[in-house]
Amino acid sequence: MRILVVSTPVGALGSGRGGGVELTASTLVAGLLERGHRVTVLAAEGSVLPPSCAAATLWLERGADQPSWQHRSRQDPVELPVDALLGRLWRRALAHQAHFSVVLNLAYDWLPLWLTPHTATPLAHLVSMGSVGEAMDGVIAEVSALRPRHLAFHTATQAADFQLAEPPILVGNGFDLSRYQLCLEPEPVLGWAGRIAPEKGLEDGALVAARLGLPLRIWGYEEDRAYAARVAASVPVGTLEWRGFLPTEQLQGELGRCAALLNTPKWNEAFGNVVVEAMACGVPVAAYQRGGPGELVVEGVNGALAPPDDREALVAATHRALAVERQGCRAWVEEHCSQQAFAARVETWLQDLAG
Ligand code: HBI
Repeated sequence: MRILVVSTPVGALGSGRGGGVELTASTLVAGLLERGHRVTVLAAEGSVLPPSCAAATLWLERGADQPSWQHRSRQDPVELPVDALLGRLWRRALAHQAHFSVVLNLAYDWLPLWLTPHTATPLAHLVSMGSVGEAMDGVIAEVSALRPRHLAFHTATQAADFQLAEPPILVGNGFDLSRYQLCLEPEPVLGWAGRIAPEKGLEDGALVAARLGLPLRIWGYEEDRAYAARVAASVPVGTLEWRGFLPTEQLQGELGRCAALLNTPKWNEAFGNVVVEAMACGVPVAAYQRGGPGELVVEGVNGALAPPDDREALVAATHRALAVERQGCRAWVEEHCSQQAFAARVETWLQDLAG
């Protein structure tokens, strides 16, 4: 197929501002290229793709980033900034749709979803988050009623947030596992990775580390500086080691040396990329049983689970996770989350739409 992949308007690919959808985009493009499809990626100016996507065509658009839905209240209306990047992306996508078998949208935004029944070339959406606002809940429900097969989700927990006309199409997620090295000799440290923002619950990870007397290494884009300062003040000096936002190659090298990863989402995380990235390096995960991570962590196989927000239970789960066999974590990821398996699932979904 000739596939046009339209990226998030929240930031350039490779900047870290797009969050998990950046990693999903590059893995998906590389996986579809491997399967012989011709892929064009339409993204924000400044976007870069990894070498695995070199065969893709990259179209860039300028314009003002879309405000992230994660920072708006549930009743907020849809907002388009002046000179919106989102508008430019979709003007270009619609202008060129005839050259493609299918258009795949990765943006969690109202406009592309609203367009679904009105395009000549089938428009498919990989929904990248759970419910974060009424406006998006509404347009997802509307598209599900009009074109149910045009929506796909990462996990069942995520899809359950929405009012869908049919059982959801689930495609999981995928990772280029050749980029992750298995580490069998960890340091006595805990890890935490994700955007540094309240919905990620870093404060709970900090508390667990302090209780176990282990340092907590933290990787991620510092989105909310005040929040980071509050978390640092909540534990003894020296508990937290801030490592910043690292590209995958460096991140996986440092992540792999952790004895366990703590995952503490306060929202319905659609998937939880860092959970799988850690397991790919042999790192067991102690997580709240919430959202995607609640589906990905299998007690005793690749980590341990605690009831959401129960910090005492998370301390106990971390003890259990520390005893999990590290090779088993890698084996689980190879079976469920490889780039090849993910691309095959997406190909099946898109081919059905492309007819
Ligand atoms: N907000 N408006 C908007 N559009 C997106 O595509 C978007 C977002 N917030 C977060 C986000 N995408 C990604 O970080 C998640 O999809 C993973």
